[in-house]
Amino acid sequence: PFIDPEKIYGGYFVPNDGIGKAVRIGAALGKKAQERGAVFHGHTEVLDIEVVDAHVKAVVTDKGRFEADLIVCCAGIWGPKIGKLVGLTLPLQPLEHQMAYTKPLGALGEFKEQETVQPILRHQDSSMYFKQFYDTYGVGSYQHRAMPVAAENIQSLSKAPVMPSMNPFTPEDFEGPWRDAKDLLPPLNEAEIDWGMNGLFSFTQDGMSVFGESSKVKGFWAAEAVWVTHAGGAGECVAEWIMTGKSPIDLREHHIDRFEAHGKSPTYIRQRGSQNFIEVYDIIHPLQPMEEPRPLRVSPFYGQQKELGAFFLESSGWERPQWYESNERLDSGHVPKRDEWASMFWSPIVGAEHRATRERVALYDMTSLKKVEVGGKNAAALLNKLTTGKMNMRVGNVTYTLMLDESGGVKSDVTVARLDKELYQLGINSGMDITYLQEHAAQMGEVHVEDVTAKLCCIGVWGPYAREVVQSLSEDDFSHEGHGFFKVKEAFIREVPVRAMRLSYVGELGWELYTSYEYGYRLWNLLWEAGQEYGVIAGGRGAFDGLRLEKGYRSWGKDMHTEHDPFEAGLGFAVKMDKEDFVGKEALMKRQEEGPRQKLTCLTLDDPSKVIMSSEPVYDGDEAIGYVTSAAYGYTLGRCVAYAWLPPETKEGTSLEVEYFGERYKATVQAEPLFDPQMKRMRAKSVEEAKGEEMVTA
Ligand code: THG
Repeated sequence: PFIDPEKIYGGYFVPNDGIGKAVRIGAALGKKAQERGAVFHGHTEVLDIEVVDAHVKAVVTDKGRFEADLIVCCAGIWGPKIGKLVGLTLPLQPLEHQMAYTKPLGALGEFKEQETVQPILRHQDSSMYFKQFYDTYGVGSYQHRAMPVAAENIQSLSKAPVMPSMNPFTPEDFEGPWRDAKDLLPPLNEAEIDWGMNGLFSFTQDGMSVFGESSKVKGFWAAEAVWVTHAGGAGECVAEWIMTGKSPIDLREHHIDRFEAHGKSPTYIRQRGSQNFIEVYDIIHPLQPMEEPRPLRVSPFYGQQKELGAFFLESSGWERPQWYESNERLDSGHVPKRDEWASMFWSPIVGAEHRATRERVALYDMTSLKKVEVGGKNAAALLNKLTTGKMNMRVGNVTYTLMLDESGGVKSDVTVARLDKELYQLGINSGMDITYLQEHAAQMGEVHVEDVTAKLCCIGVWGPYAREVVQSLSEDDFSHEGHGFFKVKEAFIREVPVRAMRLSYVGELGWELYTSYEYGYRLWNLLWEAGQEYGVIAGGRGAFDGLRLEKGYRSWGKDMHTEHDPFEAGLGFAVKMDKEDFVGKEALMKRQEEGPRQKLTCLTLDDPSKVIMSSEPVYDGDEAIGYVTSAAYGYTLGRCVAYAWLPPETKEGTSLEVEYFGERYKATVQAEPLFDPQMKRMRAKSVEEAKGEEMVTA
């Protein structure tokens, strides 16, 4: 009610908004827990955690020792300190955040007895929020500089003037926000600030929480970097995860095992945590990369990529070309104009790279793809247990398979190449995959799992002329007979030893060529020079995404995860139900009987000039029936392609709508894949076959 209407363009009112007081919620939940037997020890400091044989044993406090085989670390800003007691880095950063209260305001006289009547107000543009508290106003600000505090330097309970999580108010940081507050809410002009605090809370490098059991210290669980806004949900999810082995919603983005090696460094934790504080009220473009620290990880092709004018985005610390400015010379054909938002981190060159890949040949840097080697006597046994595929395949075979959780949810989709009787190479999706494989390997024995991501670089050589380029550099046989589809072999590209896998995420003839890091530079140069005759280009991630969507290839974590079973995700073909027991099989048999709850569905936008980004709602009339997981313009198709989770009964040909920035775009449900459903291109024996027109006109 205090807003100066001249100052705003509009607002968004949430009638069921409410206020939750952390201490009261905690007390209420605590009371319920006590009624069911839980015991709380207030004012008790954790001094140590005993670990025996990599398993928690007891918590030592200033009031005594408590035996425990399971400990949940929900120590908030103290989390890093508790983690250290068991030798773990819990990568979160406490930061100060300012909150001040005014003295009583005449304009609020009527609310002297009513704690909070006015709606909570958030002002995204000035990174502030406001709440009426009796006849005063509480004003919170994220406008100020980042003020990180090391967990070690948090005041002790005995020395803290109010409480350890409250640092002294720094009024100089509140001057700008206070001006903005008075500007937006004129009655505050007669107000004085009574008191304020710099309150501490947790930020992480990616804005998500830290949940899960440590793979290094069994029985040590984290439920960290949780704010009161999502505390209830976090508690429920972690509790269910502990009790049943699975959270009711997928927690991949919050998983304790998701961090890269650099993500555990104090400087990275502080720098990224601070940046996330600064951006907390900002609207971040889905493709916006971190700015610092960069470049952090580079493939051996980085120099060549820079020379070609690569526009780099960043993923897991890796510099990844999104497109190459040097490809501006190429004909991009028809590329629809984009609005301001959709044209950020985008270039029409993406269309040219897409076409050149389909028509000629392109080099894609696949180095950032996570890879592990699984070796040892029990390698086949381990993979047979953990995947849906048959791992007793011949040496030299590659298979596309899934890892499921016990309830049949998709934990990952992986490629498995049998390099030798007791050696496999896997292309995987996440750090969680690595710890999962390693844990089961340790249990089984006689099998080891090694992360070889940074040992091997990889170039995807894809397109109708891929064979001409590769064969021209090798005396090994890259003909269809010599190297069939989904086969792996060791070969030489001139003098460079490569592991060649004939598969392609972009749906074209070609190979993933792996070599050790130091040969990468040479490998790129050889392919680049030999490719000139065939019009080779370097392709970026922008084109990559559109190509894979035309071909219908899912991206784990975006399109599907543990909330979906393989049949729902359209990946039933990768599940060999006739094979011996594997994790998730039993649950899957039941799931098969019960039928799909939802279906990952291919849509195209009817208007060829429209583009969406992903995450948009999908409507059938007035009803929102699902949402888009991935979307990209299909430059071969000449339309935007989207995948969406929709009700299982949704039929091909159905006309739906996708909402984008308040507008409704007409979309049609399509049979998939849209591109080359017969797999003629990838299985091609010749250039002619590889160039076959295989577009299904949608
Ligand atoms: N390359 C490698 N490993 C990977 C990926 C990759 N692992 C993770 C992720 N990407 C896995 N995703 C896919 C998706 C589809 C295919 C390969 C990896 C694919 N599918 C064929 C198909 O469905 O048409 C499978 C054909 C078959 O099973 O014979 O090629 O990019 N190394």
